[in-house]
Amino acid sequence: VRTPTPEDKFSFGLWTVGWPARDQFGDATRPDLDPVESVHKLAELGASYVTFHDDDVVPFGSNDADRERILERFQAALTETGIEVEMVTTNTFTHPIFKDGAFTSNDRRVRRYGLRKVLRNVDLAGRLGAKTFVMWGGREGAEYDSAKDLKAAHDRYAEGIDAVAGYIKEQGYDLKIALEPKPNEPRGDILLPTIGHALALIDRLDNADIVGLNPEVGHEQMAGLNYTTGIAEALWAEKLFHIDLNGQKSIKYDQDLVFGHGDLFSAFATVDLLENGFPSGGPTYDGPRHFDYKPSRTEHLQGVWDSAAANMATYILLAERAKAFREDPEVKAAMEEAGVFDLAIPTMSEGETFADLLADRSAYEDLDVDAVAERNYGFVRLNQLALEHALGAR
Ligand code: 3MF
Ligand code: MG
Ligand code: MG
Ligand code: MG
Repeated sequence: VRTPTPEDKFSFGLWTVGWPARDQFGDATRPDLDPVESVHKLAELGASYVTFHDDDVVPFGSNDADRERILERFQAALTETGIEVEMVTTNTFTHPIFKDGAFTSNDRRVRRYGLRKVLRNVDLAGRLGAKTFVMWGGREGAEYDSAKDLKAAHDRYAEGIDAVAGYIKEQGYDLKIALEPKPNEPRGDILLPTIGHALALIDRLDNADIVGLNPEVGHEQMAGLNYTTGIAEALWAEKLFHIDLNGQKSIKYDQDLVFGHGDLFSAFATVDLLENGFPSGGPTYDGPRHFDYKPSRTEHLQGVWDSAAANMATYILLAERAKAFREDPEVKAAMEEAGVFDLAIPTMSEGETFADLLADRSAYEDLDVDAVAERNYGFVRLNQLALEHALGAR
């Protein structure tokens, strides 16, 4: 596999490689990593960007002087390596104060504290030149349906997001918000569980223009959904602001495996869409290829860096295979036969009135429905071509 270059735009959350592998049932299996060391290591491996939660770099509760000292040391590592911060996010889930959420906690003191913590970090994002501010509301939800006034919860969630967006505009930061949906874990049910739910809420915001999505592969798959279809809708709505790539094997706990180590064929489709766009054109994604995975608990430090490199290698391989797939004349012919390009033709012609449509006997009265029903779309053959390309057999 070739080595990554800046054109690949690979990005890693510092909490990914920095996860010491403490889980529900067991203690940490690795030492804590110094974020400065992670920046150097990721740069050596060929990444271009890092992202982080406030608490990944500056310990929760640090005073202003300590925070400043830590940030200066961190910024020196960025300058030394050429690594940039493309996205910043806020941890509103670890400290017990957030056990009932931040923006949707039933306790107004928690909501105001959460908002202040987020705004403090929006300022940091502005200072570091990040372009995206991700908001994953992992504790915004409940275990019991009686715990929340769910109407008020949506009001407060929208209020909180609009407040952050309003602050970004007031300060003049070149920053967009990307909401990260997740169906459950750590809460029994999380608000904005899927891409579709989040898009519907964004539509009702006052500041919807700067609010979009950061969908994660595993989160959609935890809900049994197709990630590629999900990000396609976000792209179509021009709301795909950022992505979290990783691997998940079906509907179970959030596995955060290396990208491609879950549903590999689905990962191929995702990379095909990200790299090659829709078959008939339309909005494309040109943001960072950001990995949000966890080096498995069985791995020690060597495994941390091996797994970081594996994310990028897998992406590169899939991008090469997806390019070959799209360029293959046999694939193009199969796509044509399948009608893939025809779907871009509007169903009603330009200027056609309902009277015209109703008068078109060929569309209804004279249509031989049984003959049309006999069409062989050839989707299976097309899919086999995709599979053979994905496996490098063509
Ligand atoms: C949890 C996540 C989060 C978010 C992060 C913001 C800890 O399942 O995916 O990672 O990605 O908080 O980007
Ligand atoms: Mg995950
Ligand atoms: Mg996750
Ligand atoms: Mg994530």
